[in-house]
Amino acid sequence: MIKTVFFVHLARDGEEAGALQRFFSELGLPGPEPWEGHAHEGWLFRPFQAAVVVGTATAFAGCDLVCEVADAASAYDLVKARGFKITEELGERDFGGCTFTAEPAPGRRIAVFSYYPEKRPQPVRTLEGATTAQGLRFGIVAGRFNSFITERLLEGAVDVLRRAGAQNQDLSIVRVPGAFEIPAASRLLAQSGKVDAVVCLGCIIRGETSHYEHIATEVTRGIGQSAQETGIPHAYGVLTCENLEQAIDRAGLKAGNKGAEAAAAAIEMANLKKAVAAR
Ligand code: INI
Repeated sequence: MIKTVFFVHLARDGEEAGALQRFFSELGLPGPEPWEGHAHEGWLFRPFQAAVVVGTATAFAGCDLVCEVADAASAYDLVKARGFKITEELGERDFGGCTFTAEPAPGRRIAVFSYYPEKRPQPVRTLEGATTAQGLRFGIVAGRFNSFITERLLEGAVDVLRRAGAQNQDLSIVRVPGAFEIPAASRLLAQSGKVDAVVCLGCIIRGETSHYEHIATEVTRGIGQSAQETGIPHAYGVLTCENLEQAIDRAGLKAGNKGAEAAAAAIEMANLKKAVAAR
């Protein structure tokens, strides 16, 4: 996977590199960080935003680089006042903005443009819940059945919540007989108005009969239903395993700790709920 794209503006000599460095600095490109490497030297600029454009765009033909600025007219005045060569005068273009081109160094043509505010393409906004638990209250429901496992899930969940900034007084731990009781207790907590999210922890291990299936199906359905009907996020940290070994692996050994994972999901969803409400 590509991590960073570097556009290397190879200068023919130090004078040209200096002219390009001054040009970008004048236009307010963040940097420059002096950069020295194996037989290389120069400056590194890190734009707040960068995009890779592939295609044909006649407006920018012959340009090495295209820079968007807040206001191309002011940038034009500034570049001209600093004595840089203008190769194409400022003018309106059909993409919904105006542009000019300059040649800070011979043959190094750079286009500078700005959109008219109403024409600027809006990036798609994405929303994610934050990972801090500070100021949030959590209910944790843990089944006592298979407590050898569920107590480990509980430890993992509490550890994640505490590390993320939750205070002890903001954690309500509720123990119930077994997984079957988790949905009812979760719903009580969710309806209390005193928690921002509920973490559900249990361990169901397959036995000789179909008991396992009935419990697992009902618990999963009940937790989902409680989340949807109360509007309070519920995280699902209920193990459904074929045997004890699988459960041990998921309670802090080979396959992580599902209680910790559920707590992290609860934090994110509680924050997401607040973020959506605040929008
Ligand atoms: N409860 C569990 O949490 N895990 C199990 O594996 C399990 N099994 O296998 O029976 C289990 N049963 C108890 C059940 O959840 C209820 O507590 C009980 O039926 C009382 O309502």
